[in-house]
Amino acid sequence: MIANFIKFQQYGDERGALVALEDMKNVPFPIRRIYYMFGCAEGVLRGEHAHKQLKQVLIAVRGSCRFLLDDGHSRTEVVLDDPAQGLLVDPMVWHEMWDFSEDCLLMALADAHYDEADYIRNYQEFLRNAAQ
Ligand code: T46
Repeated sequence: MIANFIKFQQYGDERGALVALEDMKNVPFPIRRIYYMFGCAEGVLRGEHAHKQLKQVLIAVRGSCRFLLDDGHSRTEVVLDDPAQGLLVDPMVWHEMWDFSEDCLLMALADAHYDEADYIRNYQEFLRNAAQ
């Protein structure tokens, strides 16, 4: 599957850089939740699920990690390492994150509040749903 990246405008001068995230502007949905991951040790695998409804944009604000996208038909692996770039993760995309750099700060913008019922955490169940 194709990875959909959003390139954010970066405002920079001799003082440093700034990126602004605005829902319905450069983030294509209403932002209802922001969460972030950090301190992910070497060898750790995160994610391993798909969402039924949730849309998200993932940004490596600092450091890097690898990201797998799987729509049930094909798989794509990308590296997240650019704080001025977001990866759009649509519903019904199985995703995994690994190979976190020690300094990785991975931020997610989501269009809904946390709801465990929205997760599909079993890959076989995901494939059955994706085939429908
Ligand atoms: C996703 C990937 C990219 C909450 O209580 N509220 C929240 O908003 C979130 C995101 C998580 N949690 C709790 C649930 C678990 O007890 O935090 C714990 C760790 O969550 P999880 O194991 O789902 O973390 P990841 O890194 O596997 O997945 C997370 C998001 O949960 C998920 O939606 O798409 O990052």
